Amino acid sequence: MRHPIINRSGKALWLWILASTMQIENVTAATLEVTIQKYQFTPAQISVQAGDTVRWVNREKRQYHSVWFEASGEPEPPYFFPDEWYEKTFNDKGTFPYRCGPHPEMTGVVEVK
Ligand SMILES: [Cu+2]
Repeated sequence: MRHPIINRSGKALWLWILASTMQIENVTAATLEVTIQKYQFTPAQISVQAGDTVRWVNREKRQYHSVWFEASGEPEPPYFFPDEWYEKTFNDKGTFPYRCGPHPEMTGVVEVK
């Protein structure tokens, strides 16, 4: 990102680059974690900002799961196994319910503000 630029206004340019970089970091999207354990999503409801990513981490001993936004018309993603995770980035605002494919009683909601 940072290139050494040598000219008469070199110092001002450096400061400008630094300020720009800091501004970008301020709006950097976050990754939030949802744990899957004992056939439950925790937290079951999560609020994120548009652009954020949610990572579902499987903390079971041996059970696989999936995170399926069935109501959005998406195909079911592959199952993932203990110590694996599934990630999804949310760019659109709204309320997005999901479920586990093999276990319909496992449900959760992502609220994007
Ligand atoms: Cu499941």
